[in-house]
Amino acid sequence: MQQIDNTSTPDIDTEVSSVLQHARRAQLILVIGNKNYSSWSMRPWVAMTAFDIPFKEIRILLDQPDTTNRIAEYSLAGRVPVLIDGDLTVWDSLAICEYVAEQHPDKKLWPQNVVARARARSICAEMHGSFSSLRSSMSMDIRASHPGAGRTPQTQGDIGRISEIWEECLSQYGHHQFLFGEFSIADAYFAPVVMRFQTYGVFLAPALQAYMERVLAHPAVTRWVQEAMAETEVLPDHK
Ligand SMILES: N[C@@H](CCC(=O)N[C@@H](CS)C(=O)NCC(=O)O)C(=O)O
Repeated sequence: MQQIDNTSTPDIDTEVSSVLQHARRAQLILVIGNKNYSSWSMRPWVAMTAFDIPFKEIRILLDQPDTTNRIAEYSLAGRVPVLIDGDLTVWDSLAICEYVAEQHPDKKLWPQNVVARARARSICAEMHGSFSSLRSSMSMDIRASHPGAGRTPQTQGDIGRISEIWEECLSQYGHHQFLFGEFSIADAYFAPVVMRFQTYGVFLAPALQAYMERVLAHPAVTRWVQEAMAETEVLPDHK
């Protein structure tokens, strides 16, 4: 009697599913704006680059006659960044960071400790929803240098709150490295703030200044900055 070996099916399934998963992951596309100006694009780009998550980049120039239509090809929300993973579209910088962190739990994009992770998510949410004065008076413009500009009482308040967040995280969790020790989404989230502080000559306490230097020296941030420097478009302010 012929024996049917059905033990191989799960192996084939596993192999096929891992190949499919790989192929799917290889197709990640991140749609971003100009590197010099698009602070929201910088966050997931830096996080994905820092954690070696491969993606193809599509750059859409902001403030052009066709910008709205070009973004609409990827997302009806009308904003970059947008992540495309096969049939799935994820828009909004924080949702993208959460999605890639979930897809790559082994890479530890968030701090591993539950309390630190809750804290990291809180400060990212605060960055995402607040600091409107800083965003409008000190818009990201990596190539520019405007020391002393943009100092309104409201931006001073924002700078004070950001200093407080960094100080607390670095002393409680960071041990003089990144906000939660190892580089995490939280550092990627505040990287555009570091760029603004550099452009507008904001000087903080030595420990915070040293943190900014470490962020600026991180290979993912350095790469973004080099590519921003190589861009030639000049745009009005962006938030
Ligand atoms: N909350 C959104 C904000 C995204 C956003 O405002 N992006 C700007 C560029 S930095 C944009 O797409 N603007 C559209 C335009 O200028 O036409 C996020 O976190 O992704």
